[in-house]
Amino acid sequence: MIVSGAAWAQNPTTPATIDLPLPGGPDERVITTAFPQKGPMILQRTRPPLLETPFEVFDRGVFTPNDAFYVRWHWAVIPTEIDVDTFRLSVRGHVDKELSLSLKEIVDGLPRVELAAVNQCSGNSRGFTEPRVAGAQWANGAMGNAKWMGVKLRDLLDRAGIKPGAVAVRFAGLDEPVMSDAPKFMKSLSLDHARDGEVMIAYAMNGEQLPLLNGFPLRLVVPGWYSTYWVKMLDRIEVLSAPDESFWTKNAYLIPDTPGADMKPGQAGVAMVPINKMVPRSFITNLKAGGTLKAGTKNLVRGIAFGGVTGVKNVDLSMDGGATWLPTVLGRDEGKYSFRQWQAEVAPAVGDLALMVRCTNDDGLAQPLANNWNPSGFMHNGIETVRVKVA
Ligand SMILES: Nc1nc2c(c(=O)[nH]1)N[C@H]1C(S)=C(S)[C@@H](COP(=O)(O)O)O[C@H]1N2
Ligand SMILES: [Mo]
Repeated sequence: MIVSGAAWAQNPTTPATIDLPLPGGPDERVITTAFPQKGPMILQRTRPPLLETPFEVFDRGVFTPNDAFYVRWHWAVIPTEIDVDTFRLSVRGHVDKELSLSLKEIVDGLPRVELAAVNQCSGNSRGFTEPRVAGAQWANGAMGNAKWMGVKLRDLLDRAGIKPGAVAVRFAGLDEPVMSDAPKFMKSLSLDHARDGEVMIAYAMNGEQLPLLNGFPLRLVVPGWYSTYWVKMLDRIEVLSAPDESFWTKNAYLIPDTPGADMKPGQAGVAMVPINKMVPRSFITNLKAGGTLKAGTKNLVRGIAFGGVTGVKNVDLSMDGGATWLPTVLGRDEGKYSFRQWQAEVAPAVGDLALMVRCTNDDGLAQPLANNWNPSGFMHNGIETVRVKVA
């Protein structure tokens, strides 16, 4: 079996556009259907591919279909063809026995696990950051939820045998920088995190093989952590006996070491740490800004929420600017790392209405009223407001 198809669009000039108003613009984006295994996606960049999920997809269910799942790569040299018969995943470094495993050995040789988890880019919603920051101007669609199937990273590491003195595990995939002196994309986790029994090497997503652009044939899944750690097209695992000093772990993806990763623009002397656990978020999915509700009757409002590194405890709705909050009814629990649907019935009076939605997670952490600011636009999770008319 060979999966092939250009990793970037052959014909990126599609006429369709979508409204995506962001504080600093643009207000319109191209919708592309030119990428392999993908339906209509919001085009952020062609090469490397950055594709955003159109937001209405999130109203259809808690699992994001593979053909609508967002895509983000750092470097443009991405294989367009992978021969699953010759593909090998290597485990090397500070181990007793180096491994080089075929896909068959991984799929048939290790216990299978399945887990629902949200994959969210650190910079999801960056486009709403004010003042504006550099980077892909994502709206809210650089996230998705899937049922991942694969093997535990711990089982694989145990098979190789970790030598005493190991401290971290580094991951890299088949993609390469365009310029050979640029740093290859690699990320690491502490040894304890890598061995927690939840981090997994996934070979399937929502019951199908991974789409090429989402990391076929193998990707790391790091439940509850931002997706920068979820290395795609994973083909090498290296156990390290010293902390990882390489660029993508040490110098990139850093956040202020402050509550909510918040700081002031231009503030000096802020200690920075690698981004890590996700924080709670919630969205209204069945109403758009400028939409209408009916007066004198009950209206259904629904959406999705996730707790970040733990489950959703509750989702509340406010119709008075956050002065009072009404509980909503949560949908089926697909596991603590998954999206959770919520819904409520509201009967507001005629006029302008601002609906606010707030998720509190099982650790008691609630979304803040104000959005954070940091130079990379990471960890955006302020309470969302949707303004509608009641008539
Ligand atoms: N090999 C590889 N894995 C990678 C990346 C990359 O550039 N190369 N980008 C990471 C980042 S920053 C994100 S947000 C996610 C995106 O996952 P997706 O494209 O499946 O949605 O992949 C992660 N894994
Ligand atoms: Mo990302």
